[in-house]
Amino acid sequence: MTPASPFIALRAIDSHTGGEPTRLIIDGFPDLGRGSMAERKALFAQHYDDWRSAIILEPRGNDVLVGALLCQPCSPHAAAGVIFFNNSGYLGMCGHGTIGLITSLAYLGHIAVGEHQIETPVGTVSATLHEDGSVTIENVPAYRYRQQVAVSVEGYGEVTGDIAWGGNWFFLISDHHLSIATNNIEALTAFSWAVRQALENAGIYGEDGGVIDHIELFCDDEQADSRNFVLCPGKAYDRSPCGTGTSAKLACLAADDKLLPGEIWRQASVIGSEFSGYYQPNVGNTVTPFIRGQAFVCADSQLLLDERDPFAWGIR
Ligand code: PYC
Repeated sequence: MTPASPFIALRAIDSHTGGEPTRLIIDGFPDLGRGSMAERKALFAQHYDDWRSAIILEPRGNDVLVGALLCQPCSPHAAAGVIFFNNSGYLGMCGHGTIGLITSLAYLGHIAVGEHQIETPVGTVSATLHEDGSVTIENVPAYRYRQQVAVSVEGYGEVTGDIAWGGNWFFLISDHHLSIATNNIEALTAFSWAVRQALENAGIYGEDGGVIDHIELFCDDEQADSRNFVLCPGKAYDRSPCGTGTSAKLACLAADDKLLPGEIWRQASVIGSEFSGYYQPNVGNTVTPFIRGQAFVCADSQLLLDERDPFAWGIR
């Protein structure tokens, strides 16, 4: 009799979108049933959170990585369902991750050039794979919830920013004195983290009571319309310009009458990668953001979880 294998195996397709990595799990994950992506996300978080840490955390992953679990969609018209997760928990939607997902599905031969519906925990988004390999996502509706909210930040004084939804909650700050450059990551991280904590301490949340767990700083850029630094919930910064963060920015620009519907906004990240975006106005105070970027597949591998390994489920 052959002994049972000590390994659990997961097939993972790794990609990066403007430098920000996405690890798409396409096989080997426990069945989460046939509920909506929001319901499956809740099941994932409740019963399988150790799988999140095994996939994302060291020694198999790292803090920058965003995980994407490929799911059978509910609708026969959708190409896929997806649940995004990271080093600290779960994301409602992820722009760079959706661009990575589409690129990985094309690499696998599951989809062709054209428009595809993707179900996420915060709604269905549409993504178009272009002939040149770039991807445009039509995100969930974005809106500015509150304008110029002041918060007192320990060690920094009063900081003012807008609160906006782009699929996650963002606090957007243009008025700061930090250089947005790769040689200033530590200072940017310390400031953004302090802002995030100050918002929670002051009881400032998103409209639905959600934690404002993405902090986004802006400055002028020589090539693009703006450069940003986005601090993600687990304290890692986004190497890409952040799809949901750019969506939140478009909502604020629209609310301020600073960008016309259909007008292109070029958003650079702190490492110089770029997304382009525009919006369509909706009835009410929301806009539909369209974000275009490009991802590249960088690994097609098997993650092995060895039951004899004390760190099989990640260094937590
Ligand atoms: O691109 O939306 C995004 C995103 C969220 C967190 C990291 N990237």
